[in-house]
Amino acid sequence: MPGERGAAAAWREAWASDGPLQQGQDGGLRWRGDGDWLYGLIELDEPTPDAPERGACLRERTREAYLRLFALLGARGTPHLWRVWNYMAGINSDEQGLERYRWFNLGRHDAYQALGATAAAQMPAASALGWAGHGPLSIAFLAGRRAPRPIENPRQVSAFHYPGDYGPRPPLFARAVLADSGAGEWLLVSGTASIVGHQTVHPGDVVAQCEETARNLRAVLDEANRATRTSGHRAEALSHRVYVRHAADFPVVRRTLERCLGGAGLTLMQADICRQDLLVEVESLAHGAVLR
Ligand code: 3EB
Repeated sequence: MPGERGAAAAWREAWASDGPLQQGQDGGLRWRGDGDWLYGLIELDEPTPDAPERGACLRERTREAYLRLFALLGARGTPHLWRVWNYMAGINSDEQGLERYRWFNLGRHDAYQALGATAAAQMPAASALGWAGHGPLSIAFLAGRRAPRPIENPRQVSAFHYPGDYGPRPPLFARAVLADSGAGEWLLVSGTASIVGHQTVHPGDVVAQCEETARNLRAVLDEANRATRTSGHRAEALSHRVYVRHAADFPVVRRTLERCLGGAGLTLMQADICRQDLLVEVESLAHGAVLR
């Protein structure tokens, strides 16, 4: 995804571990882990844009991806999904009368249904974004030996309880999770946007969407800090990845979020957001020492 310095400026994500690592790869799925936690990526090709039944196919690929990643996590002894990044082409495009994001939600729901009640009771933090042009369905994930503790946002209806207005099956994710890393505690906040209750607020107003998003982030942070085993995750210590629908909005989004979030680490990139009327989405994380 292109960032503020353009598509050519490479951008990387790295997760570090002290322990000896194991790794593997199998048909579009690659992973590394140290026994306490595991980071992986599954990429599945989609049919060409003119192929028929492309929506139904995205649903099936999504189901397959989630079932394969859960099978891997079970086999590796890190069965608990903490955080997922769902990326796909044309997330807002219509296929067979349904938006592709909604086909994706059907497939994710199918997988959870197949896995049964235990999986369904435990939502990971997540983001779901679209990239311009072609590209595979790409799902990155972080999982651990220990169950994460889910956090919801009192200002928002939980995504898994969204009404049918947003698709035939709801998105399955928690607003954030707290996860025990062994060396400390992660706060992993899901993609957070200008949604109050279940409705998008401030359509067309990117500044107001940034401000509302910051209020939601602080509300999630407050909830997380009631449950944390650290001395508290501080807003200023969070790192944020910011998805911006229109690259022309990079300067105004940076200015507004620096004002609202205290000039913390912001990485901006262009992406399509999973509701047509959302212009910006922010995901955040922090790590803290656990109190003894
Ligand atoms: C929202 O709050 C905005 O489908 O996994 C944010 C984070 C959003 C994750 C997902 C969707 C997802 O509903 C969209």
